[in-house]
Amino acid sequence: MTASTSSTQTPTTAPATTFDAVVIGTGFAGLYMLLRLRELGLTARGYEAGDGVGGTWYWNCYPGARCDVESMQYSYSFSEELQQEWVWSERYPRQDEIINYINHVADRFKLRPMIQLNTRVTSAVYDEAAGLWQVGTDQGDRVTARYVISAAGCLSAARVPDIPGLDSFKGKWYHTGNWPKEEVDFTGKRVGVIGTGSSGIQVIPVLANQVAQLTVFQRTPNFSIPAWNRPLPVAEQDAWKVNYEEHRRVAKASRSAILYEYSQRSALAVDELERQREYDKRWARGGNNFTHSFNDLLTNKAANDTASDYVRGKIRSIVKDPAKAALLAPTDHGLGTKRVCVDTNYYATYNLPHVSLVDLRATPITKIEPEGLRTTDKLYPLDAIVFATGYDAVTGSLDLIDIRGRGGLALKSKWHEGPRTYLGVMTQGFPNLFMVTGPQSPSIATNVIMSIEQHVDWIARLLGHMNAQGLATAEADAKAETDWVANNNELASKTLFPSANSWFMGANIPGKPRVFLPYIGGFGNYTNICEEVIAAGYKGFHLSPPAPGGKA
Ligand code: N01
Repeated sequence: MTASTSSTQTPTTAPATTFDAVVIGTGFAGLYMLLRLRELGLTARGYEAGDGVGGTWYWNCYPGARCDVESMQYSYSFSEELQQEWVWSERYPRQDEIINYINHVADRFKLRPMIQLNTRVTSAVYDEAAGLWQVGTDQGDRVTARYVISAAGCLSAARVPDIPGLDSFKGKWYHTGNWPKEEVDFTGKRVGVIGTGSSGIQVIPVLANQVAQLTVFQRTPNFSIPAWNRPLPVAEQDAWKVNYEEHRRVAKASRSAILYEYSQRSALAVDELERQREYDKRWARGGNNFTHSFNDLLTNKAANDTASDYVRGKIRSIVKDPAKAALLAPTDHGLGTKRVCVDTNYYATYNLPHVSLVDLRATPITKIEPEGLRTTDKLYPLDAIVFATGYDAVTGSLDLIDIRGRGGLALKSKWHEGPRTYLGVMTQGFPNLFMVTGPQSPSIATNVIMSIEQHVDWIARLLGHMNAQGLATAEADAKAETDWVANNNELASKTLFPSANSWFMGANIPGKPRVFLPYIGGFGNYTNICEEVIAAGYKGFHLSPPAPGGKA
């Protein structure tokens, strides 16, 4: 442990340059990591690009932003007191409520003195001779740390597509993942939204209530299930809280770390009537539970077709104009093979007279002009453009940092054919660099807060073990990593996920290798594997004492 700073000193009064650990980002992952590091007695600094904590939720303050995991589950489980005392207001939490919650956590656990806001980590270079990382920031900080822990997030590198002429646009443009903090008034405006993923599907119905004319530019339609969001009575929350620990235990043993009603039946093992009954029931309940109507929807195309057909039928029944309904019904991928969206009034929005839908498959965007957006057939005059065009997911936030490991190898170079990790938590050649919810871990295929906690706890246990044993360096073994990557790819190949052009596959970024990014073997299974690795003495990791003369 270094002694250069105490964890309770503020950055302004103590400009320390040496820490045991640097944490990149202070969203859900970074905050909990800082807490666990402090409990271990380690000095740590969390660098945060925003001027507040919250990570992805800090930046995604677009109108309609809301989580698609229910409030009682989308929260930390590490503190029974915390989960007992917090009161939510709705079935699904709004972005501002999540931000209030995360600020409460930062205050309650006195984490702010460990955090430096408005500071983006730009480089992390491993000094092999010293066995230490040299970390640089855009504010000119140059600090040294034994451990670097990325909590930079899976969906934090917002991507504006490279459309010629954006600079010439006379109106305003926004990205949902980098929304301004001040309120944007769209009243009376002609607004275009590009993108119909989860963000687009949330922002479109809310903007439709404000604008004079809304034009949605759709390249690929998505499946969306109604949220049926509603106020969450305190009595209902209290009833849940009586068994909070047990709810969490059951959720964490499941595939997605969320309490869904996981079916044990094949969609093909029941007759048409029974399938319809099941889908009707799940549609009426709303949310992602729908994807678990049968146990083979994500592994068997014929089974998946039954669910996809059901939702396509719903779209036709909601959207009055048959031509629009046909455009909104996905045909190039099965339900759930891209992240299913959860909406409030999405499809019905297209019945409003001032909302139009442009099919970019038929008429692609050619450029943006001062007056608006031009497709191959015409110019759409616009006052504002909203990009709901997604993220360079999972690896994008790491790619933004110049990370160099042994021999000066850049992480980007090592991963040029796709990310390679062991357990999604470390990558060989980069000693003491940890990733919370890194590639090839369950992360975004789960309730990400549960995945974050599991990773943070696992890393903290390893650091505690190293401290206790006088060890200086942890590094993933090359063979263990190769096996893990192969295992990850094999698991994905047994599902329908690789059949969709999704960000799960890196397919939304031109030139990005097509590799399935999350571990899809289930959260419960993954947790068991991580426990077995510990029980076997951190199998697949090399743990080394300090080298003579300090070299690790
Ligand atoms: O991003 P996306 P997102 N021209 O990548 C289109 C989480 N999330 O921000 O499919 C035209 O899913 C693109 O079209 P295509 C959630 O995990 C959660 O919406 O590439 N269109 C697509 O329609 C989610 O999955 C919540 O053909 C272009 C859209 O933009 C993840 O974040 C809320 C284009 C991007 O969809 C990402 O969702 C929000 C171009 N050049 C987000 N480039 C909740 O919890 C891209 N597109 C509810």
